[in-house]
Amino acid sequence: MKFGFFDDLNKEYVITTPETPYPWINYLGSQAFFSLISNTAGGYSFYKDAKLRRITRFRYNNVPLDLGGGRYYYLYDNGDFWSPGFAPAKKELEYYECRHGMGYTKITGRRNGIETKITFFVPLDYNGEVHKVSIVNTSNQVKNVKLFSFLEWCLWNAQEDSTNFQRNFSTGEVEVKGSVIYHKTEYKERRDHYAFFSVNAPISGFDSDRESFLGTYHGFDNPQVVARGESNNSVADGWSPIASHCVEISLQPKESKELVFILGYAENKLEEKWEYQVGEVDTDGLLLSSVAPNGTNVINKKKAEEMIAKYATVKAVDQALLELKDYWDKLLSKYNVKSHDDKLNRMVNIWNQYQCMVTFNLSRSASYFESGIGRGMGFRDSNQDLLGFVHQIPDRARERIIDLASTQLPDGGAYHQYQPLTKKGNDEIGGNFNDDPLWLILAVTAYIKETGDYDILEVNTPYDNKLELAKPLSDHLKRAFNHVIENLGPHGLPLIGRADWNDCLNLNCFSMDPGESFQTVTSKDGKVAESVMIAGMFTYIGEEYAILMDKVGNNEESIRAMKEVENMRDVIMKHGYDGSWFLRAYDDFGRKIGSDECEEGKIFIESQGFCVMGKCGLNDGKAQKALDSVEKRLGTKFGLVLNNPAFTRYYVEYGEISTYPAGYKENAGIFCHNNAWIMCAEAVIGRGDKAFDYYTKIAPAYTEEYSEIHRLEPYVYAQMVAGKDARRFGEAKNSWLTGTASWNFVAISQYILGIKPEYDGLMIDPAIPTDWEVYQITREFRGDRYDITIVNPYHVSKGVKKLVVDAKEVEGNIIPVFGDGLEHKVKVILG
Ligand code: BGC
Ligand code: IFM
Repeated sequence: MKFGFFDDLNKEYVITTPETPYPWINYLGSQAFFSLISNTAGGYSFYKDAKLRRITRFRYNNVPLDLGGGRYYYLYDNGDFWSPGFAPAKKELEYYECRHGMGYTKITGRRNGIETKITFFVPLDYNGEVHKVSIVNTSNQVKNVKLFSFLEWCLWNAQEDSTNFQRNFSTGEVEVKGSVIYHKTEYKERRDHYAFFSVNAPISGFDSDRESFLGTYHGFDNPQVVARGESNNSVADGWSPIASHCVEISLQPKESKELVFILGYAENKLEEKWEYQVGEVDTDGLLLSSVAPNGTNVINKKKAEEMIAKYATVKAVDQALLELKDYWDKLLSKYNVKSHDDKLNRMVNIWNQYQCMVTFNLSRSASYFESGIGRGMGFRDSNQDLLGFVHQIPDRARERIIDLASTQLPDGGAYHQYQPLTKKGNDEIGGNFNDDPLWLILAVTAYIKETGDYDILEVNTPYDNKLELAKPLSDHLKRAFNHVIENLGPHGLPLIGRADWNDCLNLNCFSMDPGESFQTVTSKDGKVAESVMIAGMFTYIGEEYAILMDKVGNNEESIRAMKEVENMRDVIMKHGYDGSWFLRAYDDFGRKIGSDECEEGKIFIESQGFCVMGKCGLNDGKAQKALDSVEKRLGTKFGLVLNNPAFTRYYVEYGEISTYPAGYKENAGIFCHNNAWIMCAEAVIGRGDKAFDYYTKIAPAYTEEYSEIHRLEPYVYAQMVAGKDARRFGEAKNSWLTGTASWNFVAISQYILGIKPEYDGLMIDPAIPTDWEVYQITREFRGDRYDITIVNPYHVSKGVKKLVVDAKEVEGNIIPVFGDGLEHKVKVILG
């Protein structure tokens, strides 16, 4: 069952009922000010850091789920009231539609002959959310309505805001000036920022105190002010500050009016400064926010006034919307496919790339499954995300790489996470996830292949954020590579450390969460558990390192690295393969994990994907056999489960993985992230039919058909879908912020459709279903545009028979870099 449809022309998903199986959200913002917005306008905003600069309040896991807060509007018409976005008033609407587009959301609701359409977006280079509200009188009578706005302020630090009530209830401060409601509560010693909510029309009333607006025993669905049709003009003093305007609107039949509301964030000064005097002036000559002698907080409103003036007219707002559209059109035009399959086209051209940009911006911080107060930026996560957006914003990818590498530790390992505001490694979690360093190599090689910018290797980059430890980025890669071979276990396989990619496979019995160490039952104090997955990653990514070293003329290093890689392949085939697939690991007692000998968890997906991508077992059929085992043991109609059989009891020596009920998350859930590795592996061995079949099982445009089972947004990937052992098989969780986005983009764009950036050009190496006849790709690469037509007259999966570039046949399968900024016509014949 579907709850909407794709509008590909406008790059929108159109939701036709407010009662979706779960709130279906979108993201606004692309630089510093970000918002989450659901199909009923629920969600919240923050500036840069979802934990420390939360602007509006949201109650996670609220009842009902999506009434935790939002930017809400209410229409009052002659004793009746409703919300044009359905929530929070939840009065029946004659018409409802929500269009989630690229960086904006448009919600339309009609009742009593009043149609309200609200466009929510964050303009480029702007620290605020703009709401363009259009109200049309579709009836034949004159209408005198009142529009009430509503949002609730968060007291900046989202964690404190939801816990420290003994303080919070006495700190709230607001100020109302004309049609602008300012939120100026201070967060402890910080006094340099404030927020505001404005409307570009005179107001007939306002409220800034939550209880006065709602009534002590009423919720957002039935605010007493709205029910009565009259603001209280309340000024908050402590408790819970909010912002609500009341605008009176008179409409002739068919007449329409437009208003602009702005939720903005302003800082009085740019630099961090913790102590200053009342009335001190910053370098721009602006008065700093400060505590006046009478104890009230004086803010400098100049910045807010400038921001409000910028979008005072609908014309300016429409122009900003066009600019936003143009921004996204440009980002999304770097890779485009035209094929017989609309679902494929919309995933590749629109939604998958959009999701990759969202994961770039948000990492794993704030979604309807991530509370924004937990994780900062993940070293592993962010490096992988980069694979999905590097072609769209190479400059920011470069910056991200340096930020990430600056948190690397001198021994080549890495802090597992860092906080985006400070960019400092998180000591509480520390390092010691032994897959982490390899992802840096993968990100850097992907970046250089995309851009040709070898200079990045020379950038003097700190270790552990300490400038005195800085070394060229190339040194970071070397130490990352060495970190693996300097930490080998009894079989010569890499030590797993606290965990590898699978956070929950805690073979040394440490939990992921600080302070929650699992009971230790290791034989050797948690020292010798080994990971075949890291070994597989090493053969794949280590070879990438060796090739890079060769490219930069460091032959000695390249030869050394290649030797290590070859050696690891031998070790894998000797100790990491048994029966019909690759093992997953050895535990601290030296016992196999992911072997037929195991009672449960006989086979795991991760090592099959990486060992095959790393060319292990390609020559003796073992790779193929392993992938056949994947299909047989892990395959389901909704995708591949992570392991099988699922763990049905707790194994203290395996850690968190076995604490999950069978079929969920890392315990035999369908992890969409590593489904992509199997697509890549199938492509490596040339089985395009299987690769694409796996793709269609999890790509949202294909799962849209059964949205009532899947439940989450049909336009973006979720991290996990409940596996075959789960009671709710097929139900998804954790949408949006997941490495699934980037890896599925890599799988489809590079491995299946087969356009791979290489150091010396664009490699054409598809692995497609044999029944495909033809498809076209346009790819922007290093300033040129390639218009590539791939035909498949012999119905093969793989193999380039002929490559013609600008009417000239080219040897091999690499389109050279022209660097002339022109468009080049490419014809590829498979066979
Ligand atoms: C989850 C993992 C997650 C980890 C860190 C675990 O509970 O299952 O998917 O990566 O926590 O947040
Ligand atoms: O690899 C991790 C990732 O870093 C966070 N989400 C879950 C994955 C698997 O445990």
